[in-house]
Amino acid sequence: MKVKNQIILALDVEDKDEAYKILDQTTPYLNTIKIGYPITLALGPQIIQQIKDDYNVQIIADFKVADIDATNEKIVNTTLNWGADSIIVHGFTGDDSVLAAKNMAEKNNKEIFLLTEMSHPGADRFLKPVAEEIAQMGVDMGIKNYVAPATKTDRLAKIREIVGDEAFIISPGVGVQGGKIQDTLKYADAAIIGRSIYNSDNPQQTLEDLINMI
Ligand code: NUP
Repeated sequence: MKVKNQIILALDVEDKDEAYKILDQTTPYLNTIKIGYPITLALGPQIIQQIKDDYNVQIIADFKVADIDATNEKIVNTTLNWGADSIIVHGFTGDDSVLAAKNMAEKNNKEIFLLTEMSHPGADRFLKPVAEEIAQMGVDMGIKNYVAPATKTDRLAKIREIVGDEAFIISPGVGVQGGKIQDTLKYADAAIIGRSIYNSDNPQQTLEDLINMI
């Protein structure tokens, strides 16, 4: 995946006019938008293709897919059929669930991102102890794309070490959650940024400032 300016916008707004206002201001600098449950549940899955039709962007669906294999397969297929270019899948469910998601994405000529460890403090309790194993499972399965936290640079570095230089890592947690863009991009290929851009008084200026920091 090629991410323009190494920044992915997390478009977690629930109003279409607001979403389009932010996209108008940011898409001159960005080609990758992450949509998740907030916008999809508020506006319906049609919003994925609408955004793709109206802006020249690729869409990552952050649905953190975490079910049994048969259900993962359906979620991945339907999401990709709604127009998403890739989908984020949890790794903690194990290799059968992840493999079903991976195979279905490949059938659609698309890709999954494997979520290893999360960026929020609560993830230290259950996810951190298994994150390195999740990353290793991804490597063993031939997965190329990963999600790892910008808020915990030591953990991000460790996951980079496991998945290797050829893997593509996207990293959430820059800005409001406390991660720093320069530190994050030492180990990740792109930073996922939401609130510090879309809640800013001037999203375009904030984005320009972030790009200048890289
Ligand atoms: O570990 C994760 N942390 C995280 O924040 C995995 C994620 N997918 N996210 C998502 O990244 C989160 O749901 C939100 O869409 C985005 C970060 O947004 P913000 O904290 O920059 O507003």
